[in-house]
Amino acid sequence: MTLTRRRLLAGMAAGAALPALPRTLGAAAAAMPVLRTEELSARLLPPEYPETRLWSYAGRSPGPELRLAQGARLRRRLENRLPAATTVHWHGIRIDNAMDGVPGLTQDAVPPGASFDYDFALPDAGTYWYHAHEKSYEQVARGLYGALIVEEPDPPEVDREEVLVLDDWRIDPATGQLAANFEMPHDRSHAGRIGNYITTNGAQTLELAARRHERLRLRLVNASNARIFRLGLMGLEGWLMALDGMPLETPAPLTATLTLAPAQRADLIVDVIAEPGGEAFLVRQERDGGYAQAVFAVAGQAGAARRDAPGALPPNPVTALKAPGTARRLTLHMEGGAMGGMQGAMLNGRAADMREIAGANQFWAFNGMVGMPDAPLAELDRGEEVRVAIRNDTAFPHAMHVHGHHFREIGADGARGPWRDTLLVDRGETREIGFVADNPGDWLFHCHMLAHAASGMMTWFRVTG
Ligand SMILES: [Cu+2]
Repeated sequence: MTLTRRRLLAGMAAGAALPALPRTLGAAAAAMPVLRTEELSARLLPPEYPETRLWSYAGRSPGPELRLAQGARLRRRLENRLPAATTVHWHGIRIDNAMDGVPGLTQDAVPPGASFDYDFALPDAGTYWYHAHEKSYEQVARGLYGALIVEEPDPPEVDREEVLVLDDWRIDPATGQLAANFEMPHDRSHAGRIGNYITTNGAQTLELAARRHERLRLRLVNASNARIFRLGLMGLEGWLMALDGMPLETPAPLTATLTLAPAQRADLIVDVIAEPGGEAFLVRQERDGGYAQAVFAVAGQAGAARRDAPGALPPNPVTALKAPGTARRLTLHMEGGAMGGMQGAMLNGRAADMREIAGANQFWAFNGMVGMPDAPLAELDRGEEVRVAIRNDTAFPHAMHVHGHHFREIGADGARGPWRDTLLVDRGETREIGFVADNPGDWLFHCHMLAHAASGMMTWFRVTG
């Protein structure tokens, strides 16, 4: 495996100096802690390039790490100082529906200069994240996201932890600014907005210090619009502890590559096995080899010997699936996109052919409907169990995200996979998920390749009672 510490953008030239950014200062102090959206000029690229204009929470991208105890309430007043309306979605939180941050479904988008109070309980420990949900294909691409960490009352023994937020930016090499083509038909109809500049916590190669035999908890978040990360370890030995916030019943030794689709998270526990003076890596696998996503400079020893393998994290209080056979069965048929062969679908309430659909900059359909339907995919009674067979009849993988609930994949043999909130469904696959609809409200169910969600791959379900 080759390993390149840094890879610079091909063809980048130094751009002109940046104009000063307009900035509106905050209003009087409010009772609620404030989470302010604002423009930001960030040192994202190497020093020979100008700063890059982003959108941010609290003047940082990733936004401030929000860290609370399991069972606590998260309270934040979103103050919108951006030139566009926005909302916050608290991804993976089994949340009160009114706080889910989906414009047009659970709240109105918050206009520039206005505010919205988010106040909700955190039922589950784990690694979550928050991000804009209005025009998310643009706002997340501009940097509007951050990590949300919910701590276990009795956390595992580690020397320290690192939250690693991965992103994939599309930079215009001529200016060092974000490429402004957020609604490009080619992205929408293909793999989404794939970038050309990959970062961890805003750094092209995040550099951290470590000691031999040190035990770290790594919390990985894929905040990118569309990139599927394939990750591995060098000089580290690790276990996969949790996916999408939810602990695995048994920690899984990380021997193979870990796939992290957009919006997915993974908790790892890793032991540093590289020698003092050496380096250890979180490696990003690409077709042409491995790249350093994060590098640990190893100095000194944390202990004389390796430790025992970690035990499982305590489970979260997710409602267990019942016996098979009682569940309501649904199908989600995914069609469209380039090379997908879709002939037509319902668009804005009437049948349309593919040319007309593409003319509206739409490309995908769920169950023959382009975009958010008026009627829900299903109305479920609270406490009802549901199984959804997700059939990917397109030429691209899709990261399907259920709001308000975690689900388990049900294998062909009935085996139940780990609890997740986002499932990567590859081209040609049919994958079944199951969950108990125990959270009342209207919940979005969509592809987290954000350009796909904006061009047809969005539906919703209602839980009543
Ligand atoms: Cu998709």
